[in-house]
This record gives sequence, C-alpha cells and structure tokens, in this order.
Amino acid sequence: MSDCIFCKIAKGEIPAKKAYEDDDVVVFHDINPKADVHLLLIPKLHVESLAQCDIRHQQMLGKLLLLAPVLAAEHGLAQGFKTAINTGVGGGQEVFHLHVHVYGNR
Ligand code: DGP
Repeated sequence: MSDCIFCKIAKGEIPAKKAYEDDDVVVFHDINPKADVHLLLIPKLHVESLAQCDIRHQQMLGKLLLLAPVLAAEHGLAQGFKTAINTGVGGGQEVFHLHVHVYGNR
C-alpha cells in the first residue's frame, strides 16, 4: 500500500534500524521503545491486521512467531520477553500493517 509507513520501511523508503530481513519479513526497532529492546516484526506483504488474516497467511504468521524468540535471544533477552499483536482500533493498533511487538529488558 503506497501510504503505509511500514510498507515504506520494508522497501527502505523510510529509514529504520533494521534487525533482520529476508524475502518475507522485516524486523526493526520501534521508534518509541517500551523496554531496553523493542522490536517490530512485520511481513513484507501488506496485511492490515490479524483480523484480515486467513489460511493463506498461515506460513507467514508462523514465520513471524518463530522469529520472535530467535531475535529476542540475539538482542540479549535471555530472561524472556513479551509479545503483542494489537488488532484494530479497539485493540490499540495505531499502524495498520500487521506487526508483532517483541520487547523486554536485558
Ligand atoms: P501499534 O499500536 O501496535 O500499532 O504500534 C505501532 C508501533 O509502531 C508503535 O509502538 C510505534 C511504532 N512506529 C510508528 N511509526 C514508526 C516509524 O516510523 N518507525 C518505527 N521504527 N516505529 C514506528
């Protein structure tokens, strides 16, 4: 989507501190961290939120979730970490491109 800020980050059109990237996924540091480490894991594919996902997104969702502990460990969150997927206005979602928050203190 042309006006989506996370699509622009995924394409490198807006700078972000990237922590991981492959063909399907980009991970970058949240601009407004809630903890020592606060990562956002997004699919490159524009999907508005978890509520718009269906069986076609199963592999992508699995990939995002399996990346969470890997990235958390790489960023020193040896004691554990929190994950959140805010969904919709009522769920506190502010950026309407699916993302998984992974955050914690070292
Ligand atoms: P949510 O409420 O789940 O939609 O959280 C969106 C998060 O995205 C919020 O913690 C701040 C972060 N964010 C918003 N705009 C930018 C940006 O331009 N760059 C980065 N790195 N993070 C952003």
